[in-house]
Amino acid sequence: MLRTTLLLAASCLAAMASPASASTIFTQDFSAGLGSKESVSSNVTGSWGVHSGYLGHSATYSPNERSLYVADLGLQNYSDVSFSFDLTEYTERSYDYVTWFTGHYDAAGTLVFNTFGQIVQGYGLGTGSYAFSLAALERDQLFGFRFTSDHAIQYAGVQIDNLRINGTATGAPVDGPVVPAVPEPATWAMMILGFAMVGAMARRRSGFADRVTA
Ligand SMILES: [Ca+2]
Repeated sequence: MLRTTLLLAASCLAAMASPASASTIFTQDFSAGLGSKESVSSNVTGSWGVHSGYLGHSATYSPNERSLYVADLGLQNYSDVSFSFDLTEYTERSYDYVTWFTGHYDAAGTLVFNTFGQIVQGYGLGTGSYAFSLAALERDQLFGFRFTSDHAIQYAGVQIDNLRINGTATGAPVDGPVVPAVPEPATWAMMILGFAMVGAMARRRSGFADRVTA
């Protein structure tokens, strides 16, 4: 009995002491379209989008195309984040870019990119499986891909598939734009000015009251 109790206590302590292990945050094989936290956009009408089982182009891409895929997963509340995906690339041998990035929204709601990796002038040279640690950028909120073409159309673009993000949760996921909690210097100046005005008005009012009652 005592031995069982000691063993139980020891296993409880071991469970409490062992750090949380990395788990799957997100997977996407594009077989069932986009989830609620994902978005796809393009500055031109082209073939970029989610097709039968992949993200990217189904035909020739458009001139001066800037197409974007974003998954906002609240990654700033994870540690030890890692990231992998498969890329099939048919771009012309010219100034085409496949960029993958982490990012976040600034106080105005604008997406701020932190470029993490990029393939330039591909023509199939970038095709393969990629895996990275995002430890250096783990305070970022989201990740995504951007395809950028030049003015020529010669081939069929890119296909992206089998996204996987692993990490260890350190808090609840954060959705949407993150507004800074600390007031900016200009905000502090406004607040101090406001307090001074309220104080001056209070002093003036009490002086007026004194004169009326005197
Ligand atoms: Ca797929």
